[in-house]
Formats: sequence, structure tokens, C-alpha cells
Amino acid sequence: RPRVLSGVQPSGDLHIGNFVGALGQWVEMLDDYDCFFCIVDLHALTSTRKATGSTVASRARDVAALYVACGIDPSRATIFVQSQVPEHSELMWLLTCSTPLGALQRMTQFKGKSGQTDSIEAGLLVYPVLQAADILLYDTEIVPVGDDQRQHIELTRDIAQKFNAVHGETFVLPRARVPLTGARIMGLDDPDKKMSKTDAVIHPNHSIGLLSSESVIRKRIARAVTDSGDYVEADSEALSAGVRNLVEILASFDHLSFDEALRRVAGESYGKLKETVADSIVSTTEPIRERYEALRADEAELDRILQDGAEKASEVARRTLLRAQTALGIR
Ligand code: AQP
Repeated sequence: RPRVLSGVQPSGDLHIGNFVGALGQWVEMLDDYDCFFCIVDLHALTSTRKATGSTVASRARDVAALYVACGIDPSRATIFVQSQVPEHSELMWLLTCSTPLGALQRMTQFKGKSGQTDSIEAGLLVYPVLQAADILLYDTEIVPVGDDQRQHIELTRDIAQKFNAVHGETFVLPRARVPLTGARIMGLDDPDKKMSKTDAVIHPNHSIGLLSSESVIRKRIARAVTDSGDYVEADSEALSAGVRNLVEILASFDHLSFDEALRRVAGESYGKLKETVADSIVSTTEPIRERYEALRADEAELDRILQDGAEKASEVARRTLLRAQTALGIR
């Protein structure tokens, strides 16, 4: 079966964008792919803005419980924490040495984030190389991600291609799998900005957590930015960014295409649209929240799942790292 790898940073509460762009797609791949799902804690250290090490460590268990609660069965997928497999950091260094600085400086995320602050940590610049190591270590063919990661997967391919050309066939070339709807869920408070965990810490109305209660979900959707109109236009070109985002959320949660979702709500008032969207989110997330509570309470079982996962991941990672070291001539 083709190998799949993807991950989430334990950098805050997972939101509905993470579900649509990542976890929701992963569940659908369990039968047909050999799945590795990582909790990328080292990525969550890339900026002091995000979290301290100890917060990241306790959140890693939260994320593991959430993976399972969303339907990622640990007997059908390898679930592990990135820092428990040291090969990720080792391979990253080998790849960093041949990655052009200009390629990293051209990454859209780096340009956007480095422009917001005077003091930028080097981790923000080089973390796409760590991401490349995460992917290449597992001979990954498919990386199911949201749209924001597309450019980083392309960079991973470039890094792998260059390495193979110089040192001989070593890495499998991966490709991104981005969902047709919901690839980029936008902030509810600012529909021009991608919904993100870290923004949610500063702006409480920015996102909806996967574990939010029904009342919070309804309140946040009710407050979502729309526009000065009253009714949903039938023509998708005429929709404002805020209304488009709500239709996109509805489509993702109800497994519809964007056009199908729009046909369902066209002509409705914004109030009714918001009610429909909130209903749809609640019906998907409520069972996840219930399962999560039970799973999170059993820390010994979570640790066993992660220990098992790290052992399986290490077996593959060790072989690939050795291959890369041998190709480079340092073994
Ligand atoms: N808004 C989104 N819509 C669709 N998919 C999304 N993903 C993230 N945001 C959206 C996808 O979720 C996976 C995990 O990504 P992440 O851990 O980087 O999530 P984040 O919310 O972006 O977290 P942070 O800490 O707030 O990161 P930064 O600071 O980088 O924005 C990925 O597959 C991602 O595509």
C-alpha cells in the first residue's frame, strides 16, 4: 500500500480547519494506504510566540487523543510524536546543508510571518527543511494537507530531487493531497486570513475548536464576519469572503461540493445560513468531543499508543537515515 504521512503541530487547540484540511481526510485514507500520522512537536517550538516546551509536551497527548477520537484507529495507522524519533532532526541537518537559502526565504509563510515582527527566530526560516525530513524519512508518496502546506511539499520534492541527482537514488518523491473543498478555511473574524491555532490565542472569535461546546460553536458562527447584505446570493462570484467561507465550511462538513452547498443555502438569510452551518459543525464534532473525553482520561493507554507508534516509526526512519548517510559518504 502507498505510504502516507502527515502531522499537526501541538501549538494550540485544533480547529475546524485542521479537521477539514487534515484529520478528516486522513480517516478516509486508512483502508487504502499505509498511514503514518505524526504529532510534530518540534515544529511547535519554531517560534517562542507559540509555546514553551512543557506546554507542547502536554499538548502532544491532547493531540494524540484527538487523532483517535476523530477515527484514526491506532491499529490501522502509526501515531507517534516527532521528537521521540531523533532521526527527524538528524536528517534535517543533512538536508539543510544542501538547501538554498533563497528557496527558504521565498516561502510564502516565511515572508508573511517574518514581516509581522522585528525579531524572527531562525526556526521560522528553516522549519520547511524539518518538514522535508519528516516526509522523506518514511518514503512517503502522499501527504494529505491543507492548501497552506502545498508550497512546502513542493520544496520537499525539490530537496529530494536534488539529493537524488547528486548522491544517487535515495528518496521517494512525495506529492500533496489537498481536499477539493475546505482546503483553506478562513478566520471567522477576518475572512482574508487563514484560520490558525496561534491566531486563535490572540483573537477568541477567530476560530472554532474541534472540542468547542455547542454553545460556543453557535456563538462564534453567529458572530462570524459577513457583509452588509441580508441574503445569500446564488451566484458564487457575488459572495463576500465571509459568506463564501461559511458556505465552504458547510460543504466540507456535509461532504458536498461548494456548488451543491451553495444551492442548498442560496436565498436564505445570513441568520439562517449561520444556523445551518452551526448545526452541521455540531453534529460532526459532538461525538468527537465525547470520545475525546474518555480517551484523554486514560493517559497510560495514550502513552502505550505513542510508544508503539514511535517504535514502528523508528524502524523505518533508521533505515532511511542510514541510506542518506551512506549516499552522502559519511557512513
Ligand atoms: N485554515 C485551515 N484550513 C484547512 N486546513 C488547515 N490546516 C491548518 N489550517 C488550516 C492544515 O492542518 C494541518 C496542521 O497544520 P498546523 O498544525 O500548521 O495548523 P495551524 O492551525 O496552521 O497551526 P499554527 O500553530 O497556528 O501554525 P501557523 O503559525 O503556521 O499558522 C496541515 O495539514 C494544514 O495544512
